[in-house]
This record gives sequence, C-alpha cells and structure tokens, in this order.
Amino acid sequence: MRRQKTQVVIVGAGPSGLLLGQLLHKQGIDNVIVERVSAEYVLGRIRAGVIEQGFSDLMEEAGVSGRMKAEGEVHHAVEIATYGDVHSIDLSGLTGGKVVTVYGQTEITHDLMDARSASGQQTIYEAADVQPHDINTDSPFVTYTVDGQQQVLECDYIAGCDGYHGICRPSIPEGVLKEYEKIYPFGWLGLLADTPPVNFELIYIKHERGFALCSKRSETRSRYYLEVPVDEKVENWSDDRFWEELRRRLPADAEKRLVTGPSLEKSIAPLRSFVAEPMQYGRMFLVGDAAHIVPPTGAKGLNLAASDVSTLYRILTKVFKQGRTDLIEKYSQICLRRVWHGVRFSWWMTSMLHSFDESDIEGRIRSSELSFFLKEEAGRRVLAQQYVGLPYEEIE
Ligand code: RFL
Ligand code: PHB
Repeated sequence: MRRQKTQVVIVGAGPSGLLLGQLLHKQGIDNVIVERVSAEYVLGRIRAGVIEQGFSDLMEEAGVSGRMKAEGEVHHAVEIATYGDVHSIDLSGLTGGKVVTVYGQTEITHDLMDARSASGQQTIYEAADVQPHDINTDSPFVTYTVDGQQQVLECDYIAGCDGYHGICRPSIPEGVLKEYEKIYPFGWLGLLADTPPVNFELIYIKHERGFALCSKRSETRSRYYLEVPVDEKVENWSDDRFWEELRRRLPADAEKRLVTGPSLEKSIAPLRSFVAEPMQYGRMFLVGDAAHIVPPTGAKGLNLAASDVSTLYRILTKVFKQGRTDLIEKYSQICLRRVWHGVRFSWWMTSMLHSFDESDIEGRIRSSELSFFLKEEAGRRVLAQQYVGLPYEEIE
C-alpha cells in the first residue's frame, strides 16, 4: 500500500475538479485529482456550450482563458421562438453590457487538462474504488486502487467534484443531507454535426411537437436538441429522423437555412432538478453536479459548478493562508443562495418551453406568462439578467 500526503484531494476530473485544481495550484495549494475514468472518456462527453461572464472571468483568473477568448463566440443576444414567432432577447442591452460566450465544455476541459499537465500537479486517471474516509475528523483521507494496488491519499480537505453519480455525496452519513428532487417527463436528444448552424444566435423553440434548441460550437459545428419522451431510446433515432423532426419544429426562416449532415454524436439526457443540502460535511465539500443538477434549458449546470468552484477556492485560500477555518461552514450557504436561483430559473425555462398540457387552466396561464416575459421589456430584462448569470458573492 502506498501512502501519499497532499493539502486537498479532489475527486473527479470534470470541469469542476480541474478548474478547482488549477485555481488552488495558482495559490500554491498542493492538490491531487483522482478520476474514475480515462482523460479521453472525460473529453468524449458532449455537454454544455454557454458560458456566463462570471465563469469566463474565473477562467481568466485561472490563467486558462487564452483559447476561449480567441475561439469562443461572444453572444449579445439569444432568441426564443414560440409557435413560429421569434423574439430576440438583447442580453447586453438589457443587462448593462453583459454577454455570454459560446464555447464547448469539451474545449474548456481540454484547456484545463493542458494547464494541469503544465502545472506538474498530479492527476490519477482510471482510479478504481475511490472512497473518502474520516471526513468528519481532522485527518481525512481518500483510498483508491490502481493496477490492483490500494493507495492512500492523506489530506487536509476533500473536494467532491465527482458529479451526480459520484461517491462523495453517498459517503456522507445518512440523515445529514436533505435532498430535493424533481424528475421531468421528457429528455433531450442531442445531435452534434459538422454543418453550419442555422442561426448565429441560439434559438430556444417552443413548438406544439415539443421543445427544440439550436445551438452551436463554432461557425462550422452545430449542436441541436429535441425534446423526446423520457423513455425514448437513441437507437430509434436515425440521423434522417432527427433532421426531419428538427425541420418541423424550426421557425420558417431558420428552416430554410438548415443544413443537415452525418452526426458526430447523438445521445439522450434525462431532465432533472436536484439539490443536496448542506454542501459541506466535516472536511469534505460537494462541488457542482455532485451537489445539484438542473435541466439544461437555462444553460446553468456548468455555470453553477463554476460559481461553487470560485467560492471554494477563495475559502480554501483564506483557510490555508490566514487560518480562517470559520469560513468552512459558510461554503454551503454562500453556494446554495446562487444555486437555488439557478434551479428556479432552469425549472422556469423548462416549464415555459416544453410540452406540458396547454389545454387546461395551468397551461393557458403558462402561455400567458411566457408571452408577458417575451413581449414586455420588464419581462425580457428579468430573463436576460438570469440568462447572463447573477453575480458571484464576495467572501469577506
Ligand atoms: P461532471 O462533468 O459530471 O464531472 C464529474 C467527474 O467525476 C468523475 N467521477 C469520479 N471520479 C472518481 N471516483 C468516483 N467514484 C467518481 N464518480 C464520478 C466522473 O467520471 C467525471 O469525470 O461534473 P462537474 O465537473 O461538476 O461539471 C458539471 C457539468 O458537467 C454539468 O453541470 C453541465 O454539463 C450541465 N450542462 C450545461 N451546463 C451549462 O452551464 N451550460 C450548458 O449549456 C449546459 N448544457 C449540460 C448541457 C448537461 C447536459 N447533459 C448531458 C446532462 C447540455 C447537456 C445535454
Ligand atoms: C449546448 O450548446 O449544448 C447548450 C446550449 C444552451 C443550453 C443547453 C445546451 O441551454
């Protein structure tokens, strides 16, 4: 058995874990990342595409924003189409100049992996049986197995950046966490293709056949999503069927511009809202998807993960440099205030744009609410303010 000591063990090398590792490293705080799968596997997950200003500022602080600035697309507006009518939300005009950047999670992960290699900090990929221990004591540790050999990582703190299906949240004793969950009756079927996108801006589409989203990764790579029933199987969707269904849901102008092509990736994601409270127990912190999940309709999942990372890195910096251990128990409340706003906004966008029954009174009320938010400037302002992302809280 090999024993090793570090200041912070980070479980999970997704965007949360890698970004936290980089920010801590820049502060001279030693950390080791343990990841269950390979680096290639992590890079193969096609997920988020919309980055809030706060997140891009944090990437800059971490010294990893060069390629994002050069290759990411700055978006000043977003479009929402309801039954064929297209409404443009002027994000920067309504928020005093704030914007979002369209830059794929895969690219962010790539940039963070490069920075990690350059930093010389250790990342252990394909670590089996990762397990945190003694998290409620002054000497926590993490065990894992590589090549059949058990290894021990002793540390001061553990950051659970291991996503919704990770091991950190279930390692907290029963009765400590309160979990809130809502499962939606539909999923998103996503398709990535090397075809020019139908539109410069993203278009969120409410349609009688179901929601659709036109997104992109660049001027030559499109990312589209279709609402499908929650039990739908990706095998039932040939590329032709996907394009045909998308075509039917697109507003007329966009439909004329649609260019189809072979898919590079196709997958179905279920939609869920989930929050575990508190996000800290003893010397372990839950970060990003390990603590909360939102449906992708508001583009908030990765952005909430980034604000957790920002809070934790600032707290740990003060803990290690100024002995401010009083801040440890503040982590959860600071994060959760912003998380719940994101959960509410994502739920709201999902409820407004997906196929719930429109024929009963609640359906009619939802349609009226959406039309208010799209047609009135006050409504568009509230939407824009949340889409670009609420500010991060200062740590005093
Ligand atoms: P991740 O990315 O799930 O990474 C967790 C990592 O932990 C590893 N792991 C373990 N490692 C060691 N031991 C164990 N026992 C482990 N168990 C798990 C995993 O292998 C993995 O590498 O979580 P993280 O870092 O918190 O990042 C969260 C984001 O990935 C997620 O919130 C976003 O992708 C959500 N999301 C979006 N967010 C946005 O902000 N904007 C968007 O436009 C957006 N679009 C999306 C999305 C998510 C989607 N899907 C598929 C759920 C679109 C989609 C379709
Ligand atoms: C994406 O490009 O993958 C994307 C964009 C916006 C969302 C969700 C996903 O709301």
